[in-house]
Amino acid sequence: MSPGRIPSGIAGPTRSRTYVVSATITIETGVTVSETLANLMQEDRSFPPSEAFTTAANAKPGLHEEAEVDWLGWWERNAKERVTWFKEPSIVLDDSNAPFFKWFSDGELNVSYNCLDRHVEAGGGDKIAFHWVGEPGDGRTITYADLLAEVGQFANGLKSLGVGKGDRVAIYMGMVPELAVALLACARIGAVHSVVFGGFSADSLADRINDASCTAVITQDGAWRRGKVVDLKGAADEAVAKTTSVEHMVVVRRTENDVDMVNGRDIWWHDLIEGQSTECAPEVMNAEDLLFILYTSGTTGKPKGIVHTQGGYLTGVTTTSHYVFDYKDDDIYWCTADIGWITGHSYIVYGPLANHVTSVMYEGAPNFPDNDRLWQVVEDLGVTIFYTAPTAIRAFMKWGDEYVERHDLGTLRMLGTVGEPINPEAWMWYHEKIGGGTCPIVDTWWQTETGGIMITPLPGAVATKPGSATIPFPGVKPDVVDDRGESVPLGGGGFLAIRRPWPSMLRTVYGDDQRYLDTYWSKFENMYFAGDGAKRDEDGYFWLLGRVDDIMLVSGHNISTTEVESALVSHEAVAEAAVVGRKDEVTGQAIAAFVTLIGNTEGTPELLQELRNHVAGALGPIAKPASIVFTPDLPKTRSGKIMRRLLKDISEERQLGDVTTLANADIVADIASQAATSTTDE
Ligand code: 6R9
Repeated sequence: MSPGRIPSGIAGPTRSRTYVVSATITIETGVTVSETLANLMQEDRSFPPSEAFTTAANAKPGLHEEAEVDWLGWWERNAKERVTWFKEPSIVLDDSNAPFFKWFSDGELNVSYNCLDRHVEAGGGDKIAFHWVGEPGDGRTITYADLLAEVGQFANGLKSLGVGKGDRVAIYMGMVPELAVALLACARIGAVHSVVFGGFSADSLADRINDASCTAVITQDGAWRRGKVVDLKGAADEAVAKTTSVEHMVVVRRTENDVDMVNGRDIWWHDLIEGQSTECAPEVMNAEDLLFILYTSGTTGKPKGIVHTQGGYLTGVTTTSHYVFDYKDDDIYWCTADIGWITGHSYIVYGPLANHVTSVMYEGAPNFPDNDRLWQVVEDLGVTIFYTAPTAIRAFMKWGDEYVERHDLGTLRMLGTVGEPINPEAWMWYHEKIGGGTCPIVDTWWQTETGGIMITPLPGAVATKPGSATIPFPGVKPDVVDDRGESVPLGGGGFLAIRRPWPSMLRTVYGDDQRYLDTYWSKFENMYFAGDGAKRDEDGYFWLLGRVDDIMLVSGHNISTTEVESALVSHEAVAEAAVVGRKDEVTGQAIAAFVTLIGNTEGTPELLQELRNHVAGALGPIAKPASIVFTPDLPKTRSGKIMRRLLKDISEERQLGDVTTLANADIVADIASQAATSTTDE
């Protein structure tokens, strides 16, 4: 092992420490312990912004302080400056029926007008909105004027089918330009879109169509994925057969595979828009009318239809986009998420377009035709801002540096991550290999429910630390609290909660106000419960520690999965790691680790012991994994988050839970067979 790979901050037991942060409390497990969440890891590296970046940055010094002085005034000012209203709101926040908060509730606007018309009217129609890159190698360049015309035409097409204000439309597509057009066309006519990720099954689609009684479905013949056609239309047909509300299905032709068109119900996209005017007057919407529903897949139970509305959502995503991504007129921005997730809604469609930015939209897999596809695109299009997920970064690390080194990534000036905690060593790899050691990295914490970014560095204004999402976005007030909802002092860990409403917050769970109250507002009084564990360091920086359901309880200490995983990833041989607490008679729970190695490294018994000792050295003996299983992959949700629940089932030799939401179901059986033979308890 090369010593250079071990972060100085976690080099040995002398630097690890455990804070006992609150009086004796009882957590969910029913076991009495004397802390909310242990803080074992310390990271000392810090990266202040360069002077050049700071001078040109959108975020000027003092922004956070200014927002703190008058947080409602801050949001009001952003709403008025960044959003074009048909009728300006006179009310900022209506909290008379909290936690059913309303924002800008007497304002009127149209979100698609804000994303398109106002830029074209101001003379910006020729600017490129999307460089669309098809997986097979085709592509399209779409200007703001083009997009406005296509949205107008399709909006008129939807209207001709009788779709109007308030109707729910399910969208089940791949990453083609028509997907963005479909969202914006719904927004234009006031229809509520419900995007269902194109990788979900027919049953998932049927559940979501039924939950919101969607009257129309927009889909494709097929989608390209790793050179193969995914039969979206077939799945949509199967889904709609299990529903009663759908009257129309619009089908984009993309892969030209054979599909069955149902007479009277189905229509090709190109036939629908034929002869339609490109002009469609934007519907005047109240700020609190529904804009969209997006289901959180959730690891258990029925998916929740997260409801977002118009004025607050747009204010939130346009403001965060401007400051976090630091857009400049000549930027080429690329968020690699799928529009089927909130990240794509907020930071491919609404936030960037409202800011008149040029974006890249890529249709396919990151490893098609080879592992360097993304870097090829960065080089070809001169991408300047790149926003991706830790799971992707860990895959790049696993594939090896040579794919990155094939390309000139010199145009990049800023990087971002979202979706999971990023292990400090993955952050360092991203910083050095992709960012050339100079690009600021924004590690952005937020959720489908928050609509927009909540905890994040502002590039140019905030020094970053590998693995920390740093500090709250101006005006946002998160806290780390104990089980009683009391703030945990700096240096300690606990539950992440949010103490103030914010404009882009969810308004409810579709059709289920009680579930909204139970899930988010009943754990703590007057605080939003995010479901994540977190700690703050002495500088007040936030470190996200994973979902609280995953926290392990070892010999009376609550240990976060993230810290042990990060300690494993800090070993030079490790690309990715997942840990879970499995039942243990002596310690309550014992730490079971699952590790993916870099490149062709072999998982030997010696390496296994070395990794256990490495973790003990970094975090202290309490965090030493009892067992380690080497695996070529880890079970992930379709949005790339590690599914620890299944690993726990394997570790405790239980019947496996539901695997239908997995992106890579095969790996679970592989891991289970290995786990049976590889216990390393001393
Ligand atoms: C945007 C998105 C939300 C959950 C969230 C948390 C995890 C997201 C993170 C992060 C640590 C970050 N998460 N960003 N954890 N650091 N920067 O991912 O929304 O799919 O609803 O997931 O993702 O656990 O609670 P969503």
